[in-house]
Amino acid sequence: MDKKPPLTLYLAAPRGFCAGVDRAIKIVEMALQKWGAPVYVRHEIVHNKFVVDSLREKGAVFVEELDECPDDRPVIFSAHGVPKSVPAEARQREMVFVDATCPLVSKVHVEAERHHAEGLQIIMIGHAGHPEVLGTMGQLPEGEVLLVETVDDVAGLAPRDPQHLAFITQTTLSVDDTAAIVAALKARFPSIIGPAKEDICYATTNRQASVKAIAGQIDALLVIGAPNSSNSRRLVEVGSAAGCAYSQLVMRADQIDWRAIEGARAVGVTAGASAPEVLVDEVVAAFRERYDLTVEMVETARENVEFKVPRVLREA
Ligand code: 10D
Ligand code: SF4
Repeated sequence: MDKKPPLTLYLAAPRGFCAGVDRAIKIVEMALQKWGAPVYVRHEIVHNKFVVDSLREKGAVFVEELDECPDDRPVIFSAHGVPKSVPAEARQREMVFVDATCPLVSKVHVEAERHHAEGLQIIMIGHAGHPEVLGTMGQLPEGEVLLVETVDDVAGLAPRDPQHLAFITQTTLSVDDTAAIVAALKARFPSIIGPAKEDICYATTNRQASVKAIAGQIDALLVIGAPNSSNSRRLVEVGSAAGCAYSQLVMRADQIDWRAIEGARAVGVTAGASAPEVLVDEVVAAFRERYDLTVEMVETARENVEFKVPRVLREA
């Protein structure tokens, strides 16, 4: 048998599940225990097919809109948050619902409402069409939140009153790209108010920092995550921006393009906030099959954030 080639795998830490994802998945599991199947979930609870499929096997039914749910079964709103109209409709239909919106997304909702109450129009930095952006913009009446996705978008903004503006952001953006957009907003609207930096959460920030820490040592980066996962896709971009010639998103081991990393001596692996650790284990095992593997963990932060599930489930 041929000798396996040597390869060092740099495992970034922190990686994988954040506190908001952990809580959202627990909410679905506990709801299934409390109420039995089926429990409806509006939108993928988190953006990961493996997670969604395992919950579906336990009796969760995933839908995109509330009108696909019957009145008499519980429904859970995904971790990304929902526009105000969604709980309003659930209440009107007298449905049992549990909101699994991450508390760090809800914090941005509250911020938006506070600015609005103070008479400010809001500029949101985020990705058009993403459920978190729809949910956050949907906290306020139409026209009260203007969206910008890029530095170039800032020049095209036409706010009601340039003197009375605030900004908020999606929680899963690129830290560096967002800093540039915030700088452009402040340059054009000097009196704009906002958070100290942005609203990007600790998990997004830490995962991007750990990719930057390994980028100089690796020939290729694999990010375990789904194509619709904003925070995972940002990790791929951070890898490329930090100089990784090959930076690729993979849902799981069977998507690795082995030919693309042929000849690599060092590969980095990380996982988005919605990707379970079993998929990281699977990727490491796939490398071990093909290479004489050395695994090095590079930890740039420790996380100890935990969010409680809603009371209705704690009492279960
Ligand atoms: O697309 P995304 O990064 O916002 O969501 P994903 O479900 O991949 O990760 C968890 C992040 C949430 C719920 C938004 F903060
Ligand atoms: Fe919450 Fe951040 Fe996780 Fe999103 S990525 S669920 S904001 S902790």
